[in-house]
Amino acid sequence: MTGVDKPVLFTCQGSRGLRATWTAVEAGVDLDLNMLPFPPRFAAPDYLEENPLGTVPMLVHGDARMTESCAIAHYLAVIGGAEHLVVEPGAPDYAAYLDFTYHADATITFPQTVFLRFAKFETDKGWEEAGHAYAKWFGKRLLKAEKRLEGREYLCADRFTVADICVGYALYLAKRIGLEEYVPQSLSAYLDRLSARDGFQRAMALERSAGEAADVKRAV
Ligand SMILES: N[C@@H](CCC(=O)N[C@@H](CS)C(=O)NCC(=O)O)C(=O)O
Repeated sequence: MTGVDKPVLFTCQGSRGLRATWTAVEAGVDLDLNMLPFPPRFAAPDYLEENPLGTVPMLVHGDARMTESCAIAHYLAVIGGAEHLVVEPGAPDYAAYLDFTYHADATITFPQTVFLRFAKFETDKGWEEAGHAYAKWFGKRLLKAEKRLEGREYLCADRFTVADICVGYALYLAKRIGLEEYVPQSLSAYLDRLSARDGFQRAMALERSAGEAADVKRAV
């Protein structure tokens, strides 16, 4: 790890910050978890001074301030020297690694959050139908990962990488928020493999105990 201070992750239990917590555990990076109530925009307004978007996760490490979960996951793996968790430029599957790492949030999690917002959280707005349309859209957006995993155990480089953490979190979220019916059997089995990892279990436990210590509820 670099010589600067210990990285601090501002997050909410079960949020996209789990991508970062999970990566830190897998990479052996010692991370301070600063657990916030959800949604911090309303429940922890002081946080807006740190991150004007009010979103979680946010990583602070020396001069670095990052607010994209998949970028944070890649960053933590690199500063932790966990070469096995990333795919280097020039290596086979480098392009696929980048592509799936970005795809996870921009393309897969995005429709999940629209579903969550309109069909689960803000049902008084009258946009439930739109939320359910986004649920179907989410299902269609799993096709790329589904095809990629035909005959493969992991997305890239024949090993577990940050790309699996980023896509795996989206599948985990689907299960948590009632979108499992859209997850095909092969991706469900892939999620089972990922979530059976010691690193995933330890990351969940870390967030749980930090959340309990801060007395804040999980995001989802
Ligand atoms: N693209 C960002 C999205 C961050 C984001 O929207 N996080 C959600 C929690 S999973 C959030 O903070 N929602 C509360 C809000 O928007 O006020 C990432 O991948 O980290």
